[in-house]
Amino acid sequence: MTTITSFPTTPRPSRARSRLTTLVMATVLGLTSLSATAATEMPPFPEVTGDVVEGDGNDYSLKFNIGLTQSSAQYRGLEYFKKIVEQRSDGHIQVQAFHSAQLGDDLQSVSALQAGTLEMTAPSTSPMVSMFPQFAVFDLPFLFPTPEIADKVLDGDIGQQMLKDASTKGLVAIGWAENGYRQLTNSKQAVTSPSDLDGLKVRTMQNPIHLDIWRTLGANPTPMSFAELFTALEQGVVDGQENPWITIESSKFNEVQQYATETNHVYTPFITLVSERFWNRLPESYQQLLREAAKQMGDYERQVSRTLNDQIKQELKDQGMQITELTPEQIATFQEDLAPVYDDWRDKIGGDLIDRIRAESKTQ
Ligand code: TK8
Repeated sequence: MTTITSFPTTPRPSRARSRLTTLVMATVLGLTSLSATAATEMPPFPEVTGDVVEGDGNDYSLKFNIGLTQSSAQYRGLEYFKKIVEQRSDGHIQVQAFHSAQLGDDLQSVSALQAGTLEMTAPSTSPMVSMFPQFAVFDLPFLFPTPEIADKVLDGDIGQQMLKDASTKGLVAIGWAENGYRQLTNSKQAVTSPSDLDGLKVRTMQNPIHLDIWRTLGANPTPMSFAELFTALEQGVVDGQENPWITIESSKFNEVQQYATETNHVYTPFITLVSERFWNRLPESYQQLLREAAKQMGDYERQVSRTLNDQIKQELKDQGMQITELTPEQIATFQEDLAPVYDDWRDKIGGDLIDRIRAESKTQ
């Protein structure tokens, strides 16, 4: 899949118009191969393996809605999921893929699953902590030092138990995928230490630990749905936000955010969810197929997100974003300032769970 990245032209009258202008210019000038407009090459889909799965003779159609755009690793993963499911059900399950919150943002999609009006979605775990408090562990700053440790936790006993525990309230949780390590962007100034954050209006996910993190660092955080974020940044309702590099680029936040800091402060998983109403209509063989496809989607999506991470950071720089890479000492300042967040949340989340995750990090 290819994307056309935009020219660093300013100011931008409106998002829709600037996209159109970019497209027209790129087409007219034939510039899609120049580095400033480099196409992001996605790693190829792995071959679909496994036999065709026998169902019950019925045909099924499932709508799968995600929050990120068509040029995200998340959508690329969803396309792979569709390929696996359609191929291995011999066309008896049709997957309709929706991106950019077309059928609702993370929380709206989860409600739609519960109501039975949407079949699948894959939100960040963070806005779901009001339903599943144990997910708050993923919001603790600097908990996962490497992506491999996140994999070990999510694919191991802890993550598998969490999927079981989240299979309630009208939902069936069938897999993990990756949103990734979050980076801070803003429109005001380069940020190298917490003191640069004084009063900065930062959008956070709808999650109390994230609010606490940015408040503790001295910023002025506002929780908001991801679907409203571009406009809020564009209109200056907020000055900054934080998301992985690939999300920053695929959502074109760099068009309205001049500065970024590589903070890697939180690793966010995506959780793959199915509507229980839909799930209960499926024969067991198809339920198993969805589980296998969700696992393969998650593995592939992690590969896409990790392969592209550094490349996309470079593309953002090439497009004029000023990116600050922190020294270990500068990172330590953020970590020290955030120690109280750990202390405040430890008991609420469960100290045992935190200790078990930390122990996984040590055995790596
Ligand atoms: C997309 C969201 C997004 C998340 C956020 O639906 O809200 O900032 O990082 O990726 O899940």
